[in-house]
This record gives sequence, C-alpha cells and structure tokens, in this order.
Amino acid sequence: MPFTIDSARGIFPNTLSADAVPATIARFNQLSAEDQLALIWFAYLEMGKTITVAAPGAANMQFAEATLNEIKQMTPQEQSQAMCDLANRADTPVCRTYATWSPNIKLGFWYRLGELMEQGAVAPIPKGYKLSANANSVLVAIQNLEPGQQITVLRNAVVDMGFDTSKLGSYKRISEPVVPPKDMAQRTQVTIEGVSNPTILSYMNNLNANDFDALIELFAPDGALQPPFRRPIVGKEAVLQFFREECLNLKLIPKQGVSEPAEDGYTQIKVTGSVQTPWFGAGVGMNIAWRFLLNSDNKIFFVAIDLLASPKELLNFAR
Ligand code: 45D
Repeated sequence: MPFTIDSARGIFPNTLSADAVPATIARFNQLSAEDQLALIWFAYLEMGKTITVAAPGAANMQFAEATLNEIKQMTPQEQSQAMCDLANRADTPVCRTYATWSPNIKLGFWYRLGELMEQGAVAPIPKGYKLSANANSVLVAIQNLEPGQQITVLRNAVVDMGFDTSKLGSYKRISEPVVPPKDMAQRTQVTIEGVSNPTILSYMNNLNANDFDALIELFAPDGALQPPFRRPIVGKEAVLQFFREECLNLKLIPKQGVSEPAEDGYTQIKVTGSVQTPWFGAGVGMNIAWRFLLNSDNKIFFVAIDLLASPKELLNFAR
C-alpha cells in the first residue's frame, strides 16, 4: 500500500515528543485573561534572569507600530482591557489586526509591550497581583520545563491570541518582507553522523541559508511538513509560504541519524540534533527530531519536526 500523509505521520513511532508543552498550554487556556497575562509576565521575568531575548528587528516592528501607538494613547484601564481582549480572542479592531500578523510580528509586538509596561508607559501587571491557585500551578509547571519547552509554551500562547482568523473572512496576512538568501560564500555545511543522503543535507543547508526557493525544490509536489504540535502543511505552495513566514534565520544543528528503506522504494530517515531560534540564539538549544520520508525520486514526501521530551531522546533511534 503506498504511503499517505496520514500513514507517513506514524514513521519512527517510538519518538517521544514533549507532551508537557501541549498539556501546559491546555491548562493555561483554562485560566482567566487576567491570570494568563500575569502568569506570562511572571514567567517571562523569571526566564529573563537566565536567558536573554533578542530585540526584534525593525522589519518586524514596522507592522506593529501603528497598533502600539494606538495602545500608548489609551488610558491605563483601556490598555489593560486591550491586553485582556487579546488573551480572550475578543472581536475588537486591535484583535482583528493582531490576527493577521505572522508569529514573529506578534512576538515583536509583545516584546515591545513588555518594555513599555516595564517603563510604565503601558499599564503594568499590578504590583502584588495574586495568581489564582490554578494559575500558580501552571506557572510552576512552566518553571519545571527545560528552556526549549518554556519558550515554545510562550510562543504558542502569543500565537494563539487575537481574533480567530477562521472568522475573519478574506484578509491579507502580514509578515516580514522576504529577504535574499545568504551569500554562497557565507553558507555553512552540516554533517550528520550516519546520514549522507544529499536531500537531507541540502534540506539543512538551505534552511540555514534562508534559501527557501532551493529548499522547496527538495519536496515532492504533494509533499508535507509537520511543525511541532501542529497539523501537517500540505503541498509545495503552502510549505513555501510557511518557510517564508516562520523560518527566517533559524539555525539547525543536526548531529546524528539513521536511514533505512521503506515500502514502495521510499526511504525513512530520522535525524536528531538541536535548533536555535533568532530570538534566543545560542542561549537556548531546542532538542529536535526530524522524521523524513523520501519518495523513490529522493524528494521529500513528508517531514515531521518534533520537539523532544528530553535530551535522552536524541539517542533514540528505535523503530
Ligand atoms: O501576555 O526543519 C508579557 C520548523 C506579559 C521548520 C508578554 C523548524 C503579558 C522546519 C511579558 C509582556 C520551523 C518547523 C505577554 C525546523 C503577555 C524545520 C510577552 C523548527 C505575551 C527545525 C511575552 C523550528 C513575550 C523551531 C515577549 C522549533 C514572549 C523553532 C516572547 C522554535 C517569546 C522557535 C519568544 C521558538 C518565544 C521560539 C520570543 C520556540 C520564541 C520562541
């Protein structure tokens, strides 16, 4: 039986992903908006003691600027309300604008709001705000995660805020401008212990070089990519859009892998290693597995990217 996207999702079934991340987010989503905002504030302050987040580039901020100015003009009470509205996914003009932004613009917006809250230019979380018992227990759960999982929880919380895009009707998605790929002279080449397949090596090298046009040519026309904790993105056009909107300046550091034949001339390859986001650079390495299924033309039919449950999983190549 030939592979389908659905059956491909099940390759290397022993891979343990960080279930604590969706579990924590589900608990977070049950909290009141006030508790959610205060909790993120406390988690962010706490994390800031050990890891530093990079200031977003101007390219990210230009799109959020108008909304930030609007918020700065509001009374403190309106400011708190606007932030609660975002957490509540309410139907307001700010929540509708926010919904059209790519994840990096949303993160840049909150980064700036955090600064303004610290300076007192935007209503801060009241000093002495007491989290509910539930919120406190979610905060403790976040504190106990490894850094790569903590930043994933924060990112997801931010990405999920704002008005529901499925209720927006037709709208224009706002993301950072497309930038040219890295100069050939500046590109780095990965090596992966146990894997020499040229498609896999090109995947890593092109992604590291922001060369999304070359990268997408490694995929089969009906190929799919499944980001951590998400549904597969199917088809070259959709995957290319995802690369442009969400994958700029990542650093992939694959270390080891296994490759073996599968049915119908397909090849399944699992690679583990770490990934850095431009937001935290070398300060946070996320432990990652890539589970590739290549067709008989050596094109990517499917790849899943998993955030691993623990560093121990980096060595798990059981099938
Ligand atoms: O609510 O091979 C305040 C793919 C309080 C591509 C705040 C990949 C109030 C293919 C503090 C102000 C992408 C899948 C909020 C590989 C409040 C591929 C602010 C994987 C919200 C490898 C909070 C890539 C703030 C991966 C400012 C795994 C929070 C990338 C900021 C992962 C949080 C990237 C930030 C991650 C989080 C980035 C900046 C997890 C960034 C996380």
